[in-house]
Amino acid sequence: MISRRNFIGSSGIALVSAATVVSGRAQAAAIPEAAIQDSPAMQPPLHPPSGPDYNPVATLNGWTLPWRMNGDWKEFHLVAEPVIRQLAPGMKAHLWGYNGQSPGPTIEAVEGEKVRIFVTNKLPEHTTVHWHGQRLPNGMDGVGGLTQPHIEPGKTFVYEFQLQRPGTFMYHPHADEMVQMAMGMMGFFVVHPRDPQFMRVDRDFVFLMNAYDIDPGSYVPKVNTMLDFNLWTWNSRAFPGIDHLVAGKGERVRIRIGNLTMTNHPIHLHGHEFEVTGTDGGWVRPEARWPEVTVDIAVGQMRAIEFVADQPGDWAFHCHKSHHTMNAMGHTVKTFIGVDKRDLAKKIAKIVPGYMPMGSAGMADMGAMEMALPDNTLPMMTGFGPFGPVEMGGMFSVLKVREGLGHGDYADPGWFKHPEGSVAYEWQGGPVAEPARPAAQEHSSTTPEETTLTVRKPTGHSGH
Ligand SMILES: [Cu+2]
Repeated sequence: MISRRNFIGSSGIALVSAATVVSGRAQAAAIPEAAIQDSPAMQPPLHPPSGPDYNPVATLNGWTLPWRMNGDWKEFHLVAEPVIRQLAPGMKAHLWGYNGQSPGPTIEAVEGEKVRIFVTNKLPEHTTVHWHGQRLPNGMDGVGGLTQPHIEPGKTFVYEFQLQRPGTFMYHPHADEMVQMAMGMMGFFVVHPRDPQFMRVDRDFVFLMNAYDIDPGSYVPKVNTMLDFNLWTWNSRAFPGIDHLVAGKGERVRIRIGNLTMTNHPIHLHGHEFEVTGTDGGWVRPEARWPEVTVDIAVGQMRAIEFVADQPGDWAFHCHKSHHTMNAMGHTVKTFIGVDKRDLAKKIAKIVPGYMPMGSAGMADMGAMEMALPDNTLPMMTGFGPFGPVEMGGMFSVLKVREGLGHGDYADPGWFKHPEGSVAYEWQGGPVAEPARPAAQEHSSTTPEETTLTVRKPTGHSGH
């Protein structure tokens, strides 16, 4: 629920219209009350109640920051503060974010508009906000120490600039950046074109990629981790907590993806080809585009992809680094594929009652297993589809293309109903003959005389 309080209250508007905005400096008394969001569910796209028209974006598991007009300035209020974010059902993280959530709300405005963004710091340390990709006066760029003094705890700073070009931007601190971004401080800033027909799409999804290193059973990310993260998230959500992307058959769909993790992510869409139509530097000219089904998004980059959703179905949409479609796991777990552990398991069970051998035939069993986990921990592989366990985690979602969806209908349509005869099926035509193979080679088989067993106490994870 959005708590607008006096945000668009009549008294507030009267107060504001009385203020003269000549110098561009806002009156302290005229700060708009900050809207706060306490739900991790996707809020309906926010159609502009005033100003020029545009097709609003849909923020996965997120929301758009309400604003008010003050003369010809569009005013927003961001509050940097500690938040509790549900990463997926079963796990909450203690993060830093904006206005009740991490990531912060999406800011939307229109090319040519003047924006005034109040930033209140309710963190225990100083911060700033950098407007990644925006052309603006140097002193509005938000680099602490370089272009402005830091915003100390309890203080509010004002950023004012005119939006020079349409496109997709990000915002994040440029102060104690490693800590503040590892804690989840980031958000999207979408500038719509002045002409609503320019690059028009039917659905326009946005999300940021972020990553956390949170030990199983704990709540606060380890902020010094450089690469070994164990939770790979979209808008601070992990599969199966990430919203599905719903589209009507034949609709033109744009997905804008920003990467504020510490590594690149090759994002892969099933069942469709797409083109990269935009980067954080602007729109890509049509003659400069080429077809893709995977786009690698480097650190600090944004890629907007577009396609016509013409194939009904439930299409996987995910990072192609297979470790990024898993939740917390231990890399110290040994590989046991091909190892017969039946004897070993008996020996271990004498020392460790309830010991369960794992991994001799792969790890797929874990996708369906109900294992005891520490509190506040997501299973490594989880999620169920209509045919069984999906065995995923992290950066994985589903593009659901359906016929006959109403414009702007983002409600989950349920699982796809496959047309008769269009699902892979089991061969029922009798025994399958062994394929003819080249003459078998001698295997040098060694059987160890005895098994030495060392039991170690589990030690956290070593990450990805
Ligand atoms: Cu990835």
